[in-house]
Amino acid sequence: MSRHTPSMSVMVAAARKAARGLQRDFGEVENLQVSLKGPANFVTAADRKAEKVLFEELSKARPGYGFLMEEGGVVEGSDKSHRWIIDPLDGTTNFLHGIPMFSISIGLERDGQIVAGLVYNPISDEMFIAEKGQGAFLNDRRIRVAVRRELAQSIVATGIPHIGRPGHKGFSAELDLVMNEVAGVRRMGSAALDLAYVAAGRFDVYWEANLAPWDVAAGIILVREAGGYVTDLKGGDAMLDTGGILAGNEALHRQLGTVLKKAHKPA
Ligand code: 2AM
Ligand code: CA
Repeated sequence: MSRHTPSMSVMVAAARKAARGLQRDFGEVENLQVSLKGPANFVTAADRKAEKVLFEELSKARPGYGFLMEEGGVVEGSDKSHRWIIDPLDGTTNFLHGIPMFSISIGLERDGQIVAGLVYNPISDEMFIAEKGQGAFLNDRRIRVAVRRELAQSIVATGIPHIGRPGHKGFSAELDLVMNEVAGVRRMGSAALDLAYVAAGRFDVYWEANLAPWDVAAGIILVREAGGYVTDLKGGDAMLDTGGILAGNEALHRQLGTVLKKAHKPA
């Protein structure tokens, strides 16, 4: 069993409340597929509603904490040392297409350090949580990163740069090398869940570029508390600033890092 702090209880309660709206709205998405424009607007509304619930619940429980949110941006708090980093709906494209692979992600930062993270998939009802020094949990059961040490036996998760965004060429070069070294590549479409799956040992290792802080803040502490390594794509600690992320156990983190580096060397 996990013993959480009161702050984690607040996060769990807020996520469950926001999830109820997302569950309802996800059920509606299929009815809206007939109109091409319909679902996109509907999903944006679902996303905003979920964020509003999270904002209200967390503000009520912890007045003064600041916020960094995907939709609402920065909200300065009177308490300068605490900040929530929130993605109310990570995996928007999946949600829009009726694919039940999306999540609510909440990170808590204290004095610039992430001290708690929650990633919740409202459809599978899987709640991933971690607090600094307390380990990582999935629905109250302790989770750990995978023990596999050979890339050739590993499932590697990634994300493909989005349409209209830079990095397609570099990503192709990376994938070209990676797919020759591993047992399989997965692209699920929710960075927060990808990291949660690494923490749970489902994915052995994961890399992606150009992510936003709210995509990864909670997932980073999940992986670390599950015994894994997380760095940016250069091996540094600037995940939130660069948007690049490489996560897995120590051996696979190192090995995948080496493969990725090769992809960017001139031939
Ligand atoms: P989203 O579903 O909240 O948009 C998929 O590879 C991941 O990339 C998802 O976590 C997705 O989050 C995120 N993503 C999509 N567009 C993005 C953008 N413009 N900037 C940063 N992350 C993005
Ligand atoms: Ca996101």
